[in-house]
Amino acid sequence: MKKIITYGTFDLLHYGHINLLKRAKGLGDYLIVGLSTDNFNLQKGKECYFNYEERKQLLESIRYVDYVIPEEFWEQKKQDIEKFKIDILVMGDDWEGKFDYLSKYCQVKYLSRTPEISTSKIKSDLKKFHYNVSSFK
Ligand code: C2G
Repeated sequence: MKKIITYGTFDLLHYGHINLLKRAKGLGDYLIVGLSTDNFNLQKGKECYFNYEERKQLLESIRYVDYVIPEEFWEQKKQDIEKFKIDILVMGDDWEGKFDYLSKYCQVKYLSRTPEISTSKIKSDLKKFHYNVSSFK
């Protein structure tokens, strides 16, 4: 059984996340997602719309995702790879090169991001929309 792991915040889940998870799963048989906890997101400087439990519930409903674990700190990847006997660590290519140090424990693959969508774009587009609507009142 080929085991894959990936990590992320996955806030305001969108099709860019799904594209990544689908391709990651396509590389093996079992996909684990290390989901950033609310605390870890603060360390990453990210303010989430959905909390950890809500983001976890969304991820667990995705057909490509087999198991969700909390991501609490940057350095846990090595122990996760050993604990779950991971074959491939997969990340979007905005992380290109950042996790190459883990290639002594498992294969590391960076997949292309879906360029036109992001959680921050959703937030800023909604802000603009709200502003335009409220300025018509
Ligand atoms: N992603 C993507 N296309 C997008 C947006 C995101 O392929 N349009 C990918 C990212 O490259 C990442 C995953 O989806 O691999 C999750 O993205 P984020 O939730 O933004 O995760 P991030 O903040 O990058 O956290 O330790 C690693 C970090 O936890 C990664």
